[in-house]
Amino acid sequence: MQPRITAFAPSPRALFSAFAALLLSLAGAAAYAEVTVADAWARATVPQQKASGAFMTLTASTDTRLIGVSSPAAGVAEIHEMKMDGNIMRMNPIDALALPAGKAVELRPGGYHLMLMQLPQPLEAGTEIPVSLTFEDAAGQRTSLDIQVPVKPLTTPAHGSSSGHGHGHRH
Ligand SMILES: [Cu+2]
Repeated sequence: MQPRITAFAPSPRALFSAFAALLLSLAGAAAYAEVTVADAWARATVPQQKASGAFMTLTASTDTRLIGVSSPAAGVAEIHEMKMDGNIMRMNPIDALALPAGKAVELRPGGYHLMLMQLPQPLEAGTEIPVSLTFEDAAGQRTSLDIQVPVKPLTTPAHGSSSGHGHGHRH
């Protein structure tokens, strides 16, 4: 080995891909997109509040889309985007959120978020809620990922501006 010749050293990304490929072959599984979730949290609610948001950073190893979300803590869960409508910021459900390979996509207050609606009971700060995410890669292969999302207090900064359709976000 000639460690001083660095020009041909594989990039960390190539190494990671090789490692992932090795793991997959060891597992004997079909190749599937791997999605990393970081900094997940959901906003706590007060008793009469029936909706809240969940936020996180998603990074997919290959071009992938987030196509679904569900949680036993919510009767209905949707993927939402925030969009300017004239000069009012509104949120809308979207069918899918693109996760380009290697790019960290941030779901945050005022931006893309997971909308948790028809909450059977308040989300209490200090607890965790299970959330299931469904992804589809470029080949149409679907995978789901179950995560535990910590619930954080209402005082965490809210959506940047008014929401359009009264889901009960607090401003
Ligand atoms: Cu929303």
